[in-house]
Amino acid sequence: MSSKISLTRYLVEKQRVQGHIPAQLRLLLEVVARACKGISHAVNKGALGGVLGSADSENVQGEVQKKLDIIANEVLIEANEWGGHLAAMASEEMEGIYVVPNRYPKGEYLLLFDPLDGSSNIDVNVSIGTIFSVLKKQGDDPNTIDPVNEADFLQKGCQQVAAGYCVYGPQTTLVLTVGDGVSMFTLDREQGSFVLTQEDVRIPEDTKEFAINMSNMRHWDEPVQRYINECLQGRDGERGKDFNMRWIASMVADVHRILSRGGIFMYPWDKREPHKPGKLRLMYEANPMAWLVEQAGGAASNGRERILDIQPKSLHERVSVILGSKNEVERVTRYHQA
Ligand code: P6P
Repeated sequence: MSSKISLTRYLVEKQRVQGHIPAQLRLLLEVVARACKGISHAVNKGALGGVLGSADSENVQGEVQKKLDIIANEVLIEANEWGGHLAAMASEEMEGIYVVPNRYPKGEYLLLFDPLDGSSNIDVNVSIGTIFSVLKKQGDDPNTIDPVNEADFLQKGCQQVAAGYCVYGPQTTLVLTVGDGVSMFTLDREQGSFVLTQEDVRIPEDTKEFAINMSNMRHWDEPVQRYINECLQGRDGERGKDFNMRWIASMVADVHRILSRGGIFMYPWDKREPHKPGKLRLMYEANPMAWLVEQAGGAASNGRERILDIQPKSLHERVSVILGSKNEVERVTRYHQA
């Protein structure tokens, strides 16, 4: 008897045995995982699939879209719209929400995603990933599901009912939380299914590894400059220990490393675009990653408050992100309060 536990069995047991997730949410997560398998297949084709390069279009963020950005977005929309578990979807690649067409039944869940995060790395064969977040449409009369609109999505990250990502790297790995810890599933390409490879992921509270784009150093606020300078001074300075640095410029890959061995990831506010609170998006990048990190014993802050407590004002709003090993994130937050 194989000791391998598939994602399907894991989710069925969460639903049936533990009563932790309803059937509709289990179905939703299985569909998202299946879509990620399809995206992984397209990503792995690379140049052979004619999917590299730009699509000669821009997304709502004004960023040039890669062909795979659009493919991944379409895969997620088409996989999820007919199942009856969703009311609507929101994506980094779409300006407005995507309401499930009337030809399909509607459910009570809202799915948000960055279909292919780190897409600037696609053409140079560096790990990229899909990030997703699941909310529940609030305030519905059990007998009717009211029309869904953008305001239904503007819920704090602490309202999420599921969150995860799929990293397309040397392995394709799905990382998921439904609020009782973090589990990792590796794609078994021979079976075509995700297999449980790690349960109860824990982030060490301390670390010697920081992840930030150092080329922006002169633009950072003073607390971030202080923290990074102390890391650079190493054992000769305030911290009394040497630090290492990593920056993959693919949030999914950097966060996966932090979930796997600890560390602190920072994309803070900087002076280049002072009117923007940060580069990363709150709803479908920071919130899902923040919940995963907290569920694994880490912390996630915008420098001043817990990311999961931030009340969103718009679908694509940005946020400063400091997440990872708890004691390091708390140190940076203290520096912002000094
Ligand atoms: P920079 C990728 O475009 C992304 O949104 C994140 O995945 C990544 O952490 C960050 O931007 C990289 O930004 O400015 O270093 O290229």
